Amino acid sequence: MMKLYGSTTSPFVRRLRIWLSAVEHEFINMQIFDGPDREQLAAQNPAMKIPMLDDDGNVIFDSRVIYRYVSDKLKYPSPSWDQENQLTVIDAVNDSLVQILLLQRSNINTDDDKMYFRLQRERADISLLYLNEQVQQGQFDDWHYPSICLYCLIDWIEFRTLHDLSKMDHLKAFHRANHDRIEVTATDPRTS
Ligand SMILES: N[C@@H](CCC(=O)N[C@@H](CS)C(=O)NCC(=O)O)C(=O)O
Repeated sequence: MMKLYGSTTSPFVRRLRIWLSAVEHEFINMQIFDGPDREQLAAQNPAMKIPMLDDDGNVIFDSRVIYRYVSDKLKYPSPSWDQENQLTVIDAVNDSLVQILLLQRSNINTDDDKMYFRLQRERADISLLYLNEQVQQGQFDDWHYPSICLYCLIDWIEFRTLHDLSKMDHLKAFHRANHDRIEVTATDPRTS
């Protein structure tokens, strides 16, 4: 059986848990920042990030590659190039805000007027406005993998209060519209 290694709070992990909700797999919750789980992660994945998939000894790193691996295995169609770009934009915001969160946890004031913080904030702002428009155009009306990734990003931003979404009405409406899905509530980082 496929084993998905991750944490309940990571948006990169949650997207796969939701996407795989109808596919038999085991979820292994890790504490990646210290202790024996970190040693296990280092032993299996030199990139030292989650998610990580173990499919009968085939160990695959990175959510995007795991998505490709499972799609290939289950003969799911490939995303369109527009969807690939949407995933890249979603991942860019996710990566920037993971950096901001890790800096905050390192007691660094990320509101300081510093180039590094400004670049992350500008990327998040411009990317989220772009995604807000894409939602308005109907690109995320279906519950496909890019929609799942967008939902996990928006919900995590709200959970960790990482960015101001007050002007992003379509993103907020998209969040509300998908909030009560069973696989969404089952993977809520606040309760799981
Ligand atoms: N590109 C990777 C990003 C994964 C990622 O950044 N995961 C975070 C958790 S949300 C992580 O493991 N961070 C550990 C670290 O940065 O040291 C993916 O799509 O899987």
